[in-house]
Amino acid sequence: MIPLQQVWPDELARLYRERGYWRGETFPGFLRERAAEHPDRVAVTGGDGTSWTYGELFSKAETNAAGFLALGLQPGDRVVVQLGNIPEFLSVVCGLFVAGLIPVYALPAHRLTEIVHFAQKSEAAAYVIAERYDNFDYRTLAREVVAAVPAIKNVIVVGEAEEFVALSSFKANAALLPADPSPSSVAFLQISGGSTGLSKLIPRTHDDYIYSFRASAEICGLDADSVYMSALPVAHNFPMSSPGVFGALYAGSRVVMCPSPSPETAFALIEREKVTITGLVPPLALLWMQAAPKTSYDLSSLQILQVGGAKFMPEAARRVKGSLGCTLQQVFGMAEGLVNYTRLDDPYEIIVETQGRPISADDEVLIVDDQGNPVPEGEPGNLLTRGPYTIRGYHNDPGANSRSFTEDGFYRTGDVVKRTPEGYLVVQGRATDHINRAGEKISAEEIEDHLLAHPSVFDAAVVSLPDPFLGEKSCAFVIPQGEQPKASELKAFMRTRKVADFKVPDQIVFVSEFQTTAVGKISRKELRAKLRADFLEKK
Ligand code: J2J
Repeated sequence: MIPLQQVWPDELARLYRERGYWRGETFPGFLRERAAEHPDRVAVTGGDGTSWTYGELFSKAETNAAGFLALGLQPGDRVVVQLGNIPEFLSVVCGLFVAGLIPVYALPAHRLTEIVHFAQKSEAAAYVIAERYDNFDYRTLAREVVAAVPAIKNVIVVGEAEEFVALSSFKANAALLPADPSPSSVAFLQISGGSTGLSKLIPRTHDDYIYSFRASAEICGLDADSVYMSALPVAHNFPMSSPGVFGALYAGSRVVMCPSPSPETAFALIEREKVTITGLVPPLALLWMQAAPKTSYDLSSLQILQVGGAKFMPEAARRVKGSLGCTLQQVFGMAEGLVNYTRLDDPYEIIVETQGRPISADDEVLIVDDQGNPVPEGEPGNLLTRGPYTIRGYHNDPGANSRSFTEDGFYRTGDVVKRTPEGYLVVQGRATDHINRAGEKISAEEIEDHLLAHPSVFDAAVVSLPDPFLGEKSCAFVIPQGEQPKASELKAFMRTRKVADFKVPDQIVFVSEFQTTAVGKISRKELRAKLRADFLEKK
């Protein structure tokens, strides 16, 4: 098994400890502490009203830890977790932490292709699902996963397990529980947005991740009276850690798991649970702002609406206060590390016009041209970063590591930003070819590969097009071979490839050729840019 690691140079690790960022905390350690400090305070509430106290959450985590280990899993083994916004998400992943097992976070939208990739790349030994979520039966998917990846020896199911193992069958057994893991060890693998090809795996350590959500909770002013609602799928880094469910648990707040971000479901929960803070991607923020003036639900408890994952346009940002009556916080982050926030007491213009500034004084931010030279202050350039919670490399991916990191360990974010005189970042665009579809990052290359597998596709290039609601939508330019297929046929074909539904192209445009000869040999990236520009010009 390829060992998991995340290595900062000694002198930086020393500095991050000296400055108090890395405090030697671990997930099991802080969860145990909270359970001892306020055992009877509610930690998490589900959409159906199920509530567990901090004491109950930790005791469920310990039971689950023993259950996983009793199946024969060994500390260090990887476990793919595909659960939606239900309280069991927390009892399962906290159980894995207590057992020293390593969760690999998949989204509920992922299907066979993605799960097999995560399982193989992480060398996973088990897979945790819910019986159903969003009208999909995950046991059907699990059967295909097990057939494709024999190393997955156990499937654990929240709900009716059929031939698999029911989470509810796990029994407490303190004798099985190992000592807490080392704070500098990798706690879990997060999934990257995947700008080239399939998603990469992001190893995050206890030390670095706990720092990021502890500091985030402080920036967002979370305390025992706060109620944080996860409206986005909780496996995303944003609702998990910015400050997310873990920042909320760290601060002793209450977490609400919202099963759908639709205004109907979310507004009802905000009223019922007196939610004080939640985070959304821009398209959902637009929906909520549209629905709020007409709703009969009482949203007055909501103090902070965070918006991030994709650019929130200033005109939309200016409407938040009037329609939802709360403070806006812009969040520009990435699962690889660096997170920027507008601060709650920032001047209004900074809150609506910028994507915030880094969490840490020791987040190093470089803005450089394509040759790697710093651009003049205030000019747009490529954002490079390193710091106390930004990874130094992906798991098991030397190719991606040489592309995505500089020799001195800066992560190439792929984002084009400029910096204001006050040190705030404004996202201008990006240098990489992915589609940011309502916050879900889709790799152009990955979709092109799927389309090329169709017998009537000679070539395909996938680009992003502006969309008033989604921000960006995906458009595939396809050169047919033989008889031209229907667009609907290609979309249906994409679904047979067993990928997340958000990867099916929103639009398909058939062309007879890519006019590459006129410009000589051009790169894939230039081709995509040209197709996009020509198409938008013709419209
Ligand atoms: C423009 N682009 C943004 C923003 C992210 C907090 C918040 C978001 C994420 C996230 C996260 C943006 N304006 N406000 O992990 O902890 C785009 C950038 C970035 C990429 C990262 C968090 N906020 N983006 O979105 O790993 O292109 O993380 O590099 O999914 O989203 O995507 P992801």
